Amino acid sequence: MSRQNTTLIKLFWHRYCKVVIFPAGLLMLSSCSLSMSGATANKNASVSSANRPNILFIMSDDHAYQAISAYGSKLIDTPNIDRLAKQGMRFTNATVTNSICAPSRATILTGKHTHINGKIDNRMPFDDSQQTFPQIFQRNGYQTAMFGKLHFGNNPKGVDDFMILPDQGDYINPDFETPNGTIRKQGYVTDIITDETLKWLKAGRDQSKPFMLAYLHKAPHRSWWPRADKFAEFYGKQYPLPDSLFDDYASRGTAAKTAEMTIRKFMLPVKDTKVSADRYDPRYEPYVNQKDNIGVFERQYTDRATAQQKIEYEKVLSQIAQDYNDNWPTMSEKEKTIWKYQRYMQDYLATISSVDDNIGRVLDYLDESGLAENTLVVYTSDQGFFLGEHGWYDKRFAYYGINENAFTGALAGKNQGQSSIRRARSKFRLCSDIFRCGGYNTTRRYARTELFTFVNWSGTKVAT
Ligand SMILES: [Ca+2]
Repeated sequence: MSRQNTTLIKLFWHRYCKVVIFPAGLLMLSSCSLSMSGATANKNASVSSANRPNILFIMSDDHAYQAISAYGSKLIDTPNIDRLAKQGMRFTNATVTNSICAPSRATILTGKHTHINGKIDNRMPFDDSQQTFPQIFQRNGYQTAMFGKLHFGNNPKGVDDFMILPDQGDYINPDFETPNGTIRKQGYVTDIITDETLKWLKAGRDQSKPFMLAYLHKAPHRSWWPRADKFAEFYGKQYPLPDSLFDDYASRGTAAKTAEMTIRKFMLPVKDTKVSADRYDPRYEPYVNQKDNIGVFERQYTDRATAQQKIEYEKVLSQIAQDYNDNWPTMSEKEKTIWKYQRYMQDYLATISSVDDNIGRVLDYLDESGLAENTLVVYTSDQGFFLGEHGWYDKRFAYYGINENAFTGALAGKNQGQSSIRRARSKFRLCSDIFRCGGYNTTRRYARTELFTFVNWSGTKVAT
């Protein structure tokens, strides 16, 4: 290894593995009767059990545990995600090892830390010569599919079918990459991803085989475009202010003082709070990045929504713009922070409401079809998010109590009853956990796991 490479790895370790260690998210599991086969993942051994569980892996993007009622949220009810917590296991001390989207996803998919899998940021490509867990399931007789947001810049490997958003994707009338090329779907992204997931579950798979299905939501990633009816429903709601919303960082380090994560300054008026581009007066906030501020709004909304969709969105957009233009110039600094915080919460939570509704559709189908009897359902987020704590949005800091990655597992069918696990968890072990559900043991190549030692699987504790 060259000296330069050694230095780079040290730098990556410092920047990403020490500084950015404990962001938030969540995970839930649902049931299966598992027979451990003892097959070894990297020896391509097959699982002989005739009763291998189906696996439904649900992941959202930037869903903070503070916005899940199973975790005691004061902001929103998420009854369908809570169903998983009630049926199974809720992890309350789980963390990710890299608190940003694509690197966290690479870690979950490969079971390897960032400095090993090489995906250090959202820009550089993922080395897809590495093995990801869907490939192992596919090779061992599972039907595999992926729908939603991958965010790698690569098409997924190891899946029999897929429809994924390119890069970050769009909320309204999104484009998707498919095995047959790029297509555009009319509608709202969370509904579309769910429609495709249900279509595949009902008629798109080989029903003689168990399945491993990745159902991956874009929401609630910035810049938080709700479905039009949710936009109207949540606009005007007022949310409790976090105690540390007006943190002055006086006792904090340079990173906290200089972070470009403050709601007051870096939450952009058009892109984020949705003062329409054609109504926004840039003199009000001259220091923001106007190209990003207006350009993203136009790309995500103005250039994508149909005329009919704009009629629905306009009912709210017109009120936001009028409120901003009438009141912003005379607001105090604290009032401006509160105004942006409320706009942020209204849209962020509205997108989560759609995620919860749609997860309910899928869970209902698992129940109605009987699949729930032998399907492990996992719910997680790629990391957590600041919801105004310390005056921040975003996800790049390791503040205890905010950015731990709560994840919940419910065992559908043979319910274990609600339980909570407080033992510290690291999200990079999730890959190994899922292997174990499929009946595979893992080797040192993958991080070992304790997750399923907690699960009383068919009456037998699974050894690590
Ligand atoms: Ca993310």
